[in-house]
Amino acid sequence: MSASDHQDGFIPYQPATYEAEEMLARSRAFYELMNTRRSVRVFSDRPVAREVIEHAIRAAGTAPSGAHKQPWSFCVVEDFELRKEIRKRAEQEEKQNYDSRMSDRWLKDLEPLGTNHIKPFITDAPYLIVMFKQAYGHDSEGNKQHHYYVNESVGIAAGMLITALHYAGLSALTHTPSPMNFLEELLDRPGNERAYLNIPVGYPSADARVPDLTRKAPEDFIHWY
Ligand code: IYR
Repeated sequence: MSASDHQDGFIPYQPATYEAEEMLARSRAFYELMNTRRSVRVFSDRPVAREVIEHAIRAAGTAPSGAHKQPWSFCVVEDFELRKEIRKRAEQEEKQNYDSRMSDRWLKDLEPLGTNHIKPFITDAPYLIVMFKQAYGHDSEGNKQHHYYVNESVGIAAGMLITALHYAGLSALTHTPSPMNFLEELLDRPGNERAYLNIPVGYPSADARVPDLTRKAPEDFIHWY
């Protein structure tokens, strides 16, 4: 890289250089890998190396974001007492959801997933990653900094996180207790952060089963123009 490459704030980009055939094979293999991902709700307490979680989160942190503001925080909860407290608070909210806040149609739509207000995955899986979105940020002088397309940015990072975890051979669940503001309080997050997703991560329990679901056929969701 020469000095002149730097002058306008841009640097050269070195893209991958696969031949067409290799590209095709890689794209197929990656789709096939992703097609084996399932949301898992029953976890083993088998330990997982911290570094694996750290790498997956760092992969998520490479997500594109509005004006490159990277409006996210990832809290990894290992502490069992804290996970027990999070589970208690999540179950209190979910009990009200299932008992009275969710519509009959919603409950019916969830029947195939077999969910209810009891959330053992929060305490069974070795890690609970709580993703926060940052409604705004701060510059180096502490002034408020605008964030853009926050939901889109954090949603992309979440997708990349569950992809990285699956690639590593772990299972995860994208869990959204509602309301989830108790997480801001329990994890003592700063005022600009709002809880976005709860992601228990680990190995599935030995007898784990998942709903017998099918995915949409490509022609039902891919439209070429
Ligand atoms: N948050 C509740 C309910 C729930 C809602 C949807 I939409 C799901 O896809 C799954 C569950 C719960 O976690 O049980």
